[in-house]
Amino acid sequence: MSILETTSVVDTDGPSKNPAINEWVRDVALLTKPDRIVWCDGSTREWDELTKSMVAQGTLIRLNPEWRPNSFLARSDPADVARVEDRTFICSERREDAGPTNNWRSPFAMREELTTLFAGSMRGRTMYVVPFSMGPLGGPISQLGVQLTDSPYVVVSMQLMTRMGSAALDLIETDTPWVPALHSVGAPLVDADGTRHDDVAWPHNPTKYISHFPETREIWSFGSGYGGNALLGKKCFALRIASVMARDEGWLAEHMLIIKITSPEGRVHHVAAAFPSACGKTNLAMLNPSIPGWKVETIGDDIAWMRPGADGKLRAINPERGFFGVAPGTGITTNPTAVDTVWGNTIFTNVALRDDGDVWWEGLTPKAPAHLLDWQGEHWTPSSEGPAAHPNSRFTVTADQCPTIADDWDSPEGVVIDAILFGGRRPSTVPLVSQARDWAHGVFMGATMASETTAAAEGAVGRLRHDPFAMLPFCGYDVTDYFAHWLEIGETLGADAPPVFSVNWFRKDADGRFVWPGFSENSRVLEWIVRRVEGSVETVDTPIGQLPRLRDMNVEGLSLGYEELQGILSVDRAAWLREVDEIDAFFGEIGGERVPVELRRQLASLKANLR
Ligand code: GTP
Ligand code: SPV
Ligand code: MN
Repeated sequence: MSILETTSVVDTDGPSKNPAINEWVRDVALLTKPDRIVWCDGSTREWDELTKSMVAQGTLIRLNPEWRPNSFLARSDPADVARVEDRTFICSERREDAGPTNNWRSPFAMREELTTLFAGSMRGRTMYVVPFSMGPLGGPISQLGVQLTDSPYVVVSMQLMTRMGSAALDLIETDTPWVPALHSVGAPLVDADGTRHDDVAWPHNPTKYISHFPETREIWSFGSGYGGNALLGKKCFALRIASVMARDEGWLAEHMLIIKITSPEGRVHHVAAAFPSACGKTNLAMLNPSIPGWKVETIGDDIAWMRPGADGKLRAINPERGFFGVAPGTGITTNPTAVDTVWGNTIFTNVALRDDGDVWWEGLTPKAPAHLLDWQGEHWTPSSEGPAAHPNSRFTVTADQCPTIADDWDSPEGVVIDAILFGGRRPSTVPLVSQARDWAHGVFMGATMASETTAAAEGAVGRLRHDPFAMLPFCGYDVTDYFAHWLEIGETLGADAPPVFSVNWFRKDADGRFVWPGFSENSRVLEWIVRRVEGSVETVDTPIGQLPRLRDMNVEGLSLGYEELQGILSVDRAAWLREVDEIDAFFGEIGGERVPVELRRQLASLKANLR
């Protein structure tokens, strides 16, 4: 960590080899007026100093080192607990480039507005310069960025979630592309007239802006300290800005997990899968197969950057260094791998605190402790009204602590993707698994995904909405152009394009219970998918795609009746005709004629086949 006082920084050269970075840091400091500037090096010492000072300040609670060494609990402000989609903007020069699914503002108007908000916004605080790499340092698919932030919580989180520090800064030469990512919680400690305030545990501002400038590849985030709003390498860079880079350069930036599957015969396959927020990516990424002989290893749990390689095959990297995983529902029976991963060196946000100084959340253990402090620090017992942990409470931890991490998880060239999965929370209609007839049909499956909303974003939970490719909140440009881009990637890949599947773990029965047991039992679906990739099982052709023959599904030892299985592996024509109407309306909403003709043709033939 190298520290500069603001007054001196104006005439001091920064440590970057890239003069544009030094200049930008200086300009932002002149605008935001922090007391000090700290260039972060990513060292253990830096982590220790920052966590220690946040404990002293009240932002972090040190957990009992006996149970959870070097780990901390953060309690956010109740008004800052998730991504804010209605405050997220794509500021392309032309409104139509942002498309109908994004909030749009003119970049000129937005910069002006943000400049006013950022003026003096860091008064009394430290501005941290956080250089980072998305993807392995120096890797051919990796990208560099620099985040400026006045939140030390963000700094330590970025240390876990990205390759952060001096090594990343050293890679940015004068001509190296890098993404500037400016962040302030918008809570200065000193007023313009010099009045100083005490700090609070979780500073934020009721006015929030998560703004992206795709043409100049910049991010400006104001007012929130939470997750995807504030850890700007993640959704803002690795998805919204990167999707624009990917469109321009012929690759894909996706909301996908990546796993490595080894069959009992020892054959290795890699699978990428897109599910909307809080719909099962981390869980599938860490899957512990219930069927003998199968092994699943983790490569990534949230984001995949994929591009056709020199061999013509689709290759993927996980651009992240860690996991920002949903805590509730993560337990010893559902995801023991995640439970093992967070043994220490972990930041927990908005979970409950046990009396013994460890953490707890709904689903960690079958039985809740008799007494806890809930996510807001209030006394909680099992008879209390609300949950002890916030539904979007999370753990932040590096990937290398995951016991199932694959040895090639950080391979700079990435892994060859053998199958792509799309899934969502669908209580009805969508079967457990089906295969697309070809790439174009697979793109149609991705484009027409819908899922129930979750606590990962502010707003109502459980509302079914279209979420194409699980990218609705993350695509940095017009979603119909994004569909066209996916179709073009298929042209490039040709016969090497991986097969595409639709999956749904969330079918419910008449009593509202999940029909499919999910979690480790999802390995049975992976087995069928691998058998399809290997070409060793046949399918049943239906209007919506190719479904498994029931006899090919491994249900040995599963307490699921034949009829229940048949129910989630068949096509309900009436429901699908309603689905067709929904898709029709959705295509109309996102621009009708702008939807690629191939996808409109797919919809027409689906409709015809159902009748
Ligand atoms: P983001 O980090 O928000 O992108 O979410 P994610 O897609 O990684 O979701 P995650 O795996 O964290 O799962 C979210 C919730 O879904 C958790 O509460 C899980 O327990 C639950 N879940 C995951 N897999 C399954 C499953 O197979 N069946 C059921 N019923 N629930 C599941
Ligand atoms: C999601 O909402 O999809 C997440 C959490 O993975 S956040 O980083 O907040 O976007
Ligand atoms: Mn996500």
